[in-house]
Amino acid sequence: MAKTQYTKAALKEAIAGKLQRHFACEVKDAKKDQIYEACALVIRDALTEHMIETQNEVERDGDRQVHYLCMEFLVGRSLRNNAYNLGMLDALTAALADMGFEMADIFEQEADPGLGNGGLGRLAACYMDGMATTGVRGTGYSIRYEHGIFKQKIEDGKQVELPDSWLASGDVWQIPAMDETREVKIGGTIDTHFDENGKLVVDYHDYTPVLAVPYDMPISGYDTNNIARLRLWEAKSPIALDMKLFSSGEYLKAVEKHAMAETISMILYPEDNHREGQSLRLKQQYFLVSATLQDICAKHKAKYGTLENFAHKHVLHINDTHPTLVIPELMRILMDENDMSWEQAWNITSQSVAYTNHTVMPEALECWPESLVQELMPRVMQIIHEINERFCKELWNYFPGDFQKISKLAIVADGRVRMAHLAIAGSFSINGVSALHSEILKERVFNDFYKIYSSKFCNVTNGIAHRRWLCEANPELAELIESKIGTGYRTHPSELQVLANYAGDKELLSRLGEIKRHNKQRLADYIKAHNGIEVSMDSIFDVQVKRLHEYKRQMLNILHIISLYHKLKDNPDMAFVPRTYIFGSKAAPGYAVAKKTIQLINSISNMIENDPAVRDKLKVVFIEDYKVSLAEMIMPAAEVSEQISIAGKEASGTGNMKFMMNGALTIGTMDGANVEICEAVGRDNIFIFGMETPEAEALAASGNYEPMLIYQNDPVIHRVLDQMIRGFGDGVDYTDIANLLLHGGNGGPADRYMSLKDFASYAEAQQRVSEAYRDQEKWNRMALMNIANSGRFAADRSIAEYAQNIWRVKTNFAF
Ligand code: Z2T
Repeated sequence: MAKTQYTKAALKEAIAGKLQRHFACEVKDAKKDQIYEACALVIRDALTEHMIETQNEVERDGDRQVHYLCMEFLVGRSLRNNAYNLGMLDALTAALADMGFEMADIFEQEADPGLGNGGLGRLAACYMDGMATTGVRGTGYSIRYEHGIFKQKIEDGKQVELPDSWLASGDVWQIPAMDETREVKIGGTIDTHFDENGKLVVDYHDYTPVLAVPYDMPISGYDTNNIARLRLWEAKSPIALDMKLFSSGEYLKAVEKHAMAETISMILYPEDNHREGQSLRLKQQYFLVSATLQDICAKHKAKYGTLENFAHKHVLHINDTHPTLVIPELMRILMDENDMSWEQAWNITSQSVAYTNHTVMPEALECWPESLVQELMPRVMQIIHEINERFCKELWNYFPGDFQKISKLAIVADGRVRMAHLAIAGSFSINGVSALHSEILKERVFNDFYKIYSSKFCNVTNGIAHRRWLCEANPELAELIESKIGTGYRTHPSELQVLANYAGDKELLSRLGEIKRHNKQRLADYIKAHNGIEVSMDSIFDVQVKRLHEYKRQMLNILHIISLYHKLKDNPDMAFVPRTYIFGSKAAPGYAVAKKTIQLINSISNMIENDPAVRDKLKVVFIEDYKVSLAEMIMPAAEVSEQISIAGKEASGTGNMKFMMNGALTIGTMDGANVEICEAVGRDNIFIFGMETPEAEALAASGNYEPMLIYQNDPVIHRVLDQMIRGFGDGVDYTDIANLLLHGGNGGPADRYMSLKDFASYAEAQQRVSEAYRDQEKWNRMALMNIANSGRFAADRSIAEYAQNIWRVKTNFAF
């Protein structure tokens, strides 16, 4: 496909034209936000043109399509990304400069769409980029939440949540497709009977109709006209508030139904790695699933006149169990609306659905009360019961007479629907997101299922959009790389490997250091402006940015920082490589320990900042409202990447890959994708510490872990915890946190994620980090080796693996 070319002059003219038509203003009078919107509209024209072409091709060649269903897509800003992908970033920058605007200022005008919590949602966005670039016919489906993830404010050290309204400036990228509106039915009653031909007739009445209105975001790929479409459903009520009903007593009922319908797409649930038990969440899941399937089926039937060949033409990929209702919903459509038999419908369904699991945390495994599913989607619950019955019969063949095992593996049991079991029963593929995680799924979490369906299980290690996270976020580094190895790595990320040939090139190594310094300066300026803290450019920028969760062990980092504070207080003249510890993290609003941990970080930050004896060597900074656009500034500035979850709990991690690609060195446990990062760079280029998974799991299972003994025997830890109990001079009481570590609580054992156990090993690894940093040339060489070996963590590679091993569709990616 030919690429559309844009010159600076053409862009200037097009931008001026948009300004005139949309704002009735001239360039000389335009405000930044108007310029932003004019640029976005110009680029959107190119994208919509390409989107139509792509849709026409899909229609023409009838190749298998991938439908990626996910409750979250954390897409980030679009203007720079689209300009880069279309090959017009330089021309746009120049055009803007001519008009008197700084490119970065204009990009800052765009809202950062927060339609996701963290890793899962960002992964989905990276995969859209990968599909567009590698030529997969992919459509993402999600919900057009009016309010995405909350905006975080820090007040008195504490997190305060504010609503996020992103639509005002974000909706330039969304194109409504009103004519493809679908109707989803929620609640109500079903009556079933058999007609004279013995065919089941389902009479569904008294339900609440909800309209699903699609908005399409064209997702560009790099150097291609192939567009991946992200279809976001908005919930609208079809119920007109008819005043005539007032007298009939139906008015209140109508208002209620109207409000319920429109609430569905109001808010993203802000929980990462935690199940949400609210009925609204289940309605959202069904709304996404039902609207999406109706959409796919209607188009399929229009083309082929039948759904019999559905599985040949479509893959329904479910991102974690949140969209698992696609399985019974597709069964419903095939049987009730297309007259298929159970067997035929089941063959099609289970040949179409593929499932990715993203966590082993038990509190994240979804199981909905049967009564709720029954109430909100009665026909679907009937079908789930039938799936369960047939599934249990099948299990009986594998475990004859073992009632206990069968009830353990059943889909419906104890009044609950286990979504993961339903997903496994009704899909042709189940994958984890890193080599270690996929092994844990097979050997532990889903071991019984693995014994039965071993061929369904596989691994696809996560990957990131390397153009966004390297080329766009760190243009200076990209330029340096390209001066040595060319631009081939943009589409062949493994070519980054060639950089390893320059390990002895001192000039390149020092350039690497210079670029890091520039990026550090940018972040330092931001910190100065937002936190009022002056950070030293000579200190190591040590970063832990990710959702706040106990298993991710921000606490281990904090405990170590407190111990360093004590060390510096005792030995003011000791040799110490200055360190700036940077945190960024949102806590789920209902997660008290996580919120208290944020407060703790801020208490420590203040204590140190007020202590002249320490503050020039040690700093703690909490960056408010961590989000994609901030990550794009932070990753390039980081020197140390903290990936310190307890082994066996972080399914993959993707921040770890973004840091690596930007030349930060990892201090981490052998968890998730850290294992593969370690393998890629070699032990000499990473700082590994702590228990490995078998040890951590055995210790937890033994019940013999006693952090109190560590507290009693390790004077460093003793003093850290005593300080925690005493507080940090601001009157905030942290005995609750100390108690959690020493005595347990919230129904859990003491120090559930074993921070104290790994403390000594972590402190020793941090010592190695400081030592390594003293030799800047060596450090830069390690950074180079990280960049050189990061190509395998590109999303293009992950997508190519999905395409080859699971979806069975073609890509243009060369491994
Ligand atoms: C999430 O971000 C992740 C897993 C979830 O399991 C839910 C959410 Cl919201 C249901 C994360 C994992 O914690 C992380 O290890 C992984 O890298 C990421 O998904 C993408 O796979």
